[in-house]
Amino acid sequence: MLIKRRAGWEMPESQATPESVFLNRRQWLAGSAGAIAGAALPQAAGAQGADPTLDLYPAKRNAAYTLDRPVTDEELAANYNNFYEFGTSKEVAAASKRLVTRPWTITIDGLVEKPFEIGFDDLIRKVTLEERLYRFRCVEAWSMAVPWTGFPLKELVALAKPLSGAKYVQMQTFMNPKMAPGQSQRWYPWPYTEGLTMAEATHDMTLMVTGIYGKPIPTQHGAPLRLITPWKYGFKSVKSISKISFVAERPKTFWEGLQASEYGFWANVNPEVSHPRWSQASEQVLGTRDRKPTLLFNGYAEQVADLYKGLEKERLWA
Ligand SMILES: Nc1nc2c(c(=O)[nH]1)N[C@H]1C(S)=C(S)[C@@H](COP(=O)(O)O)O[C@H]1N2
Ligand SMILES: [Mo]
Repeated sequence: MLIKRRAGWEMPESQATPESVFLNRRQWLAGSAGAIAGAALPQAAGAQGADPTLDLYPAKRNAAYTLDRPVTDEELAANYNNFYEFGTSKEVAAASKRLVTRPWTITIDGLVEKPFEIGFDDLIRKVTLEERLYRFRCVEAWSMAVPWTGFPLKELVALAKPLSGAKYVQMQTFMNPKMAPGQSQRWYPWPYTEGLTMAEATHDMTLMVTGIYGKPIPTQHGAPLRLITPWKYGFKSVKSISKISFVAERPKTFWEGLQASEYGFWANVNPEVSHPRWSQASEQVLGTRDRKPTLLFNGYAEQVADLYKGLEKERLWA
């Protein structure tokens, strides 16, 4: 059991930037200005037209999830990304705009009662969106704190009706080298693939994310649908999901395919287990000069440690 201790650098939740409050006000202002001028509302989706899910944002914040640090600046988070389909630098936001996110179909297959396809805009109306403030820790030892909007993956698992033989959920990104130039680089094991055990997939904290900062998620963050498991290193959180398969065997992930000795299946955050090439003891908090000590399970041990009881022989830590 982890005892919650408030260190000197921690901030009470009330000091975290209340992004959706700010956003509500901005939307209200934009809305009334539009009404006065008789003009259309500004659209979030830019060149691709109006986002058909705009009415769902901002979603109600789930007060159960609080932070120990301020929310990362939205612009900063939106311009420091990992999305290898669009390049290996952090400056992929502009290139990612090539990703066409409508129409977007998600295939549900494998060990389920009946495989099916569902349009993203249908799926999002079958679930209840909420906002959660989560810490987010990349294996590269930088971190952010992000207001994600989404729904628990377990709601989608329920819709999928997996058979008892399903032991893992495999999630894959789209495959379209014309849209995503990185996918022409044949030495990568495309499409980007990730996976969770059924116990992990149905855990309360495992979020299917559709929005960020109180708005539909932009392409660079993995529109229209991505995974977030905040107690694991960021590479688990596969972006732009187009296929979810229920399988009996542990799926081989993108990063395992690239360098299994450095990036494993479990990838749980542990400050005491170094990456072969660098320490994981601390993290650079983006947008600050702070290096904070990294926490076991990224600070979520109380919620998730039980998932790993009896699995101590596994390589649980990246
Ligand atoms: N499809 C896909 N998903 C991906 C990646 C990627 O390159 N392609 N990078 C991962 C890594 S390493 C991280 S740290 C996070 C970054 O998410 P962000 O850019 O929204 O902060 O996305 C993860 N999901
Ligand atoms: Mo990452």
